[in-house]
Amino acid sequence: MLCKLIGIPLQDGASQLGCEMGPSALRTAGIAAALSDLGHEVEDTGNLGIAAPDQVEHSNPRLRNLGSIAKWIEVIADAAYRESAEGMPIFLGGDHALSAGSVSGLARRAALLNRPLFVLWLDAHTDFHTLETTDSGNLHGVPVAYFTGRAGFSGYFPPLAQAVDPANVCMIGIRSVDGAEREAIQETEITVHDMRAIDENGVAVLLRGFLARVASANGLLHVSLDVDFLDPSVGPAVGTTVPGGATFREAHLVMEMLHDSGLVTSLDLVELNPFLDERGRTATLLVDLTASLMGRKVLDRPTRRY
Ligand code: B3U
Ligand code: MN
Ligand code: MN
Repeated sequence: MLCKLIGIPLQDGASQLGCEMGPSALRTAGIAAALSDLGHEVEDTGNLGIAAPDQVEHSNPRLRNLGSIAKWIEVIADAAYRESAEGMPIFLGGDHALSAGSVSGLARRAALLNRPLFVLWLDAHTDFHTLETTDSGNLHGVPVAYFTGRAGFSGYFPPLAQAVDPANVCMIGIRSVDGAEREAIQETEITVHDMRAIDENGVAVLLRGFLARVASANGLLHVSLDVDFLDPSVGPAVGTTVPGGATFREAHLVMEMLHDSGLVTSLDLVELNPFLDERGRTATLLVDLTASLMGRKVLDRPTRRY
């Protein structure tokens, strides 16, 4: 597999500074070597960037960095569309606003291939705010609403070439949902597996059901991994820690099952804030999780078909 590393030093969508160092930390933790050790070809395309953003006004006075995020989305979507023609894009974030760009660019690619795009959203949060409903004003809280075509972005974010069907989005790890998101997401067909669902069923059962749907639809599968999916005890380097997250073992199991499925076509690694890390352990865990997703395993076992 040709892996295309795309660095996105974006932090304007988050409340705390530091995510702009994420791509550097992931490189320092050895992401390229981890992939090439598994036999993959790796091309590091460097970091994306934007020109100076315009000041954009909006009726929600809390919104932060709207002009900047709109520019980033355009640049990221173009790169996602372009790089996905040649290999598997791995987006090295950067805060989660980047997924508004990565997913919208990949949806455009999927439409060209005449295949549906599925999204696995591994996160403590649903990130389903619109520009109107966000209280914090932090735009890492809106990407899912944007790429599923929720109203309220036109004139501010770039027009979508292709929206993702909400029925093709599955969230796992959810444990922090704002009131406005809760009502809105329950009206959609998005599958939301909160931590209670993991505790009651086990993460493998939940994931298997989704993978079977992706396989039967011959879909492309994008995985968006927010550091706060993980429990803060194993992934402390994130500005929005929420207790009660996925364990080290659950996270690796998800990645190993994703690998065995053979369905994953792109990946976001987001919200890593190296300023908050402890001797690089979160960056190292993200690299190890990526390695599990790309084929590192303890023992060989028969591959499961979905
Ligand atoms: N829903 C809250 C918290 C949040 C969402 N995404 C992150 N934090 N990382 C908000 O600010 O929109
Ligand atoms: Mn997120
Ligand atoms: Mn989150």
